[in-house]
Amino acid sequence: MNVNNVELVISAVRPEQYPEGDLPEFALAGRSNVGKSSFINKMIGRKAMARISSKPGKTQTLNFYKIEDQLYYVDVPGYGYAKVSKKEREAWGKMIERYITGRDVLRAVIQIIDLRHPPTEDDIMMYDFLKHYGIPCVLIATKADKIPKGKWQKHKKIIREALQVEDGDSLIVFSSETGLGKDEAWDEIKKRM
Ligand SMILES: Nc1nc2c(ncn2[C@@H]2O[C@H](COP(=O)(O)OP(=O)(O)OP(=O)(O)O)[C@@H](O)[C@H]2O)c(=O)[nH]1
Ligand SMILES: [Mg+2]
Repeated sequence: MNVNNVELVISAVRPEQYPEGDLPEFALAGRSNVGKSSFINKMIGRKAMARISSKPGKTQTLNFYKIEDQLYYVDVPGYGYAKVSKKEREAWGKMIERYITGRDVLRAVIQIIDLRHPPTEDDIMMYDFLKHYGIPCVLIATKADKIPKGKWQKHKKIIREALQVEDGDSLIVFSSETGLGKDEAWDEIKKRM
């Protein structure tokens, strides 16, 4: 998709704050610092629309980015970041769970995994959680630029097996550095709009 118009409509915490209307939504999920915000930026061709940071825990609210009046990307705080307090983590968990399980217009969750490493327990829990609620999932294995191309297939297989990826869910090798996988990811999203 050729993206010219992007607007951060709201940073929400509670359901009353979610945008009105019936545009399809695609929410990010993934470990803190894995590259969720970078994924959004690469997909929309902006350097820093979604805020990124080398420090984990940058995204703290549900950030609704409206794309071309056609869809929303919803940036979500990452999981598994040890340095936030237990209380804060629980509050985020509730906020995310409420959104994912209660949002009619949510078409799929885009779960971001680090291609370099086997999925963490939290990654597996998140995927199981999505499957439990019957939520379609687009899996993105990112940071592919950090390992040689010859290793991609092997790492992909490790991820597929660890998560026990369902047949309908795709797993796309991606890089926010190089743009690898961008077209394929857009195709998956358009299919579900
Ligand atoms: N080499 C490389 N670096 C990446 C890639 N994607 C993200 N990064 C880097 O990883 C770090 C974290 O990226 P973010 O996009 O902020 O990660 P996030 O998942 O949104 O993090 P939180 O909001 O803290 O949960 C930044 O330093 C990015 O530049 C990628 O595909 N390749
Ligand atoms: Mg982020």
